[in-house]
Amino acid sequence: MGIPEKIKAIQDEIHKTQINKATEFHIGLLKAKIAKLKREQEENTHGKTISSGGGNTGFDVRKAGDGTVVLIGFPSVGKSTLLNALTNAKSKTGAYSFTTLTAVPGMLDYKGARIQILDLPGIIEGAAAGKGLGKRVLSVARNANLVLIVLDVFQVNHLDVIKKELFEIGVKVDEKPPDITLEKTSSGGISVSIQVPTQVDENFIRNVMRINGIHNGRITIREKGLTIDQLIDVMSGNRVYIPSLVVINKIDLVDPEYLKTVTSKLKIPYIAVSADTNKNIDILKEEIYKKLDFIRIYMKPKGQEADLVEPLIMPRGSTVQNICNKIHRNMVRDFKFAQIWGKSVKYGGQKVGLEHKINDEDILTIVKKINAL
Ligand SMILES: Nc1nc2c(ncn2[C@@H]2O[C@H](COP(=O)(O)OP(=O)(O)O)[C@@H](O)[C@H]2O)c(=O)[nH]1
Ligand SMILES: [Mg+2]
Repeated sequence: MGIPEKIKAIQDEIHKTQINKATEFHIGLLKAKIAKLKREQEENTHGKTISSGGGNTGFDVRKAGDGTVVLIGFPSVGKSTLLNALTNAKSKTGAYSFTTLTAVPGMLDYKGARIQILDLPGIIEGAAAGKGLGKRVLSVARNANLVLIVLDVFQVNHLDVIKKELFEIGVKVDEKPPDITLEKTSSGGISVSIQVPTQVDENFIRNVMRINGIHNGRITIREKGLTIDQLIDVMSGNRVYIPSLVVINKIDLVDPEYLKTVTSKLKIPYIAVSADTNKNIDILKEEIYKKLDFIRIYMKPKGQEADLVEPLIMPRGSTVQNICNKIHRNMVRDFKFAQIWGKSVKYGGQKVGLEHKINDEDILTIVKKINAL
């Protein structure tokens, strides 16, 4: 039996099984098996690279700047026009569908941050399953720091389709990853530590781990109320968690009354713009910047004053190692220790290592090994 037939057989079994308290773990394990098979299928057909242009996956775009934002939407909603309005780029626009056939990058310079924005071909329903260029588009989204969901003011119902397609490619929009840590070990079996009340039990966790081929390791659960589906998500390992902004374009074509109906239909916050007439583009820039949640790090060369004028822009949650990687590719190799003045340390000038998490407005000195150039 090939992978698609195996998946089909398990799906049939799920459909035949009544869902109740007695069967929920059984169904959970079946779902875990499907997740595993789907991942194998993905790896077989597309290789493991995501946006490196390997095989059929992604487009050959290099991440640049301090963060990457992708424009995801149906064809002709105005993604390319929006890219041109936000950045210096000149992406081809057109009144007919599928004008954009590849990823077109632009750079938005805003408040000292350099934000890469990628215009992508439009997607349609079925994209995640391979319709049009959908799979490649969505693969690029997996690598982004922020997804801009672009909707035409007359077709806001596309929001659900786009969210569903993103979900199917493994992008969890606006969700936090559940607090689970998994440390794989080479021997010693599986040890499970459940530290809060959850909907899963130890036996179930062991079984899900086994299905995913993990026979040794320590798993620690700190996510209150962790569900079966959340656990399977984490175990199948190919989920990414990315924030999003919903942008409604072409509002120059409607009156404020019409926008009110959009608001009541969507029931979620959105930014209304007109890419064509530049309306609210400045507001959108600010929202993008805020959503990327950058922190600013001031570098202080050893024995000199800190540079308080041009901070390094990093994503929140970055470590000293992330900063080293951004400064120079040999920096980690040459790293001896770092010193920090600011909110992430107890006292000014405290010595820290590569794993130390930095805070907004920390001042940082990196000290290199003596024999490093
Ligand atoms: N009225 C109006 N038309 C727009 C706006 N933005 C884009 N368009 C038009 O919509 C069509 C599709 O735009 P394009 O940027 O190519 O869409 P894409 O396929 O999503 O990249 C073009 O004819 C644009 O001129 C807007 O804000 N208002
Ligand atoms: Mg386009």
